[in-house]
Amino acid sequence: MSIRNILIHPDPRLKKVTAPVASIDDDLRRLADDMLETMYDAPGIGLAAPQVGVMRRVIVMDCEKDAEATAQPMVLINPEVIWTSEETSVYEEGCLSIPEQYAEVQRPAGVEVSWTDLSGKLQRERFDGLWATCVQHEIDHLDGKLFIDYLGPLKRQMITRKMQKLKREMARG
Ligand code: K1U
Ligand code: ZN
Repeated sequence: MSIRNILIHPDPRLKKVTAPVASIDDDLRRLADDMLETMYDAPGIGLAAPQVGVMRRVIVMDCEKDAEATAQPMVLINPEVIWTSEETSVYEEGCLSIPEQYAEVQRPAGVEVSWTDLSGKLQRERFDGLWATCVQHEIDHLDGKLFIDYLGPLKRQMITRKMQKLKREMARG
């Protein structure tokens, strides 16, 4: 397992729609392991493959907040939202590709998602609370959408400029 580099916005790869996974092989299993290790190391509660430069429909999540509780890592391949609640909730979201920037985003409070697991089995589950927010945020990444795309143009532009400055500073070392 290894920690992969997380792309920082703006990056054209974070704006692209990713391709479905066609087969579950050793490369995919390694990608899933690396994504989980990268997410826990960051630390974060989710990560999508394009954030590590892999343009495939894979996400990982673990929204168990209690540090004492057992970890609940999830790997979702080709996830699809198949139902959304009418009720919405607002959560102050962050993103590992937009470090230290947070904003309130309104989304459906509950969603039902189908996906293929690492053993190739089709799964279907309802998510609520932080899990629902996180799975929608991660599936958005697979469609080239960032949480700042839900904000007004001024706020989005302000965050983008901060990230451009951060990237210049990081490049200087
Ligand atoms: O996709 C990502 O960039 C990961 C992102 C997921 C997410 C956060 C908040 C709402 C929706 C989706 C993060 O994990 S940002 C870091 C974070 O939220 C966190 C970090 C440590 C402890 C708890 C949360
Ligand atoms: Zn994100």
